[in-house]
Amino acid sequence: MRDRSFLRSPAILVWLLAVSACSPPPDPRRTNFEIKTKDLYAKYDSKTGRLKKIDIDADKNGKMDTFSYWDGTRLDRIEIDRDEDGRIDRWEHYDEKNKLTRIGSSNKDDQVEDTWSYPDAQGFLMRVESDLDRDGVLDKRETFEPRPGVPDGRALVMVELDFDPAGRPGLRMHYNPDGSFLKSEVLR
Ligand SMILES: [Ca+2]
Ligand SMILES: [Ca+2]
Ligand SMILES: [Ca+2]
Repeated sequence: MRDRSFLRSPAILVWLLAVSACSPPPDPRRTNFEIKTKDLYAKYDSKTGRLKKIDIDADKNGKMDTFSYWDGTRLDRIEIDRDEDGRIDRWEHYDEKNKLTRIGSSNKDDQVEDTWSYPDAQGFLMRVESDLDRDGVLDKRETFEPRPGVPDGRALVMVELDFDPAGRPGLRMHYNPDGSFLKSEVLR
């Protein structure tokens, strides 16, 4: 699905932003800084009154699956348990304008992020980075560019490997937009 825009379900984001805009919280003497409905749970900071967390049951099957972390109306991240097995498997990180900056996933499904996808300004896949041995140094970076003649298409044009601790790649492989190999570069 890497050819396609991966800005997932904007409806959920719109819904979350609408809920967050409802802060300050309802009367805390009655609600204890919480809002609870069948498919939504919102928690506010008891000192500042600022929104802290919204959990939702996005597919409305009775089980919470989408957990978002806030500071007032500023969204920090959304954690999603897509298969509802109790373990987070997708992390969406947002910037100060509540814009999606990267999506994390866990190769071992053990709730540790080790792969990150970055969107471009239009929401299409621009870059994938992974650190599968989880030593804090990237193992691989893949770069995507628009596919000529296919507005929604993205082609893998570069793979970088052999990163040093400063994050510099030692090897670069370049590909043509049709997928054929172009050239490799040894950088050290
Ligand atoms: Ca659910
Ligand atoms: Ca899961
Ligand atoms: Ca690594």
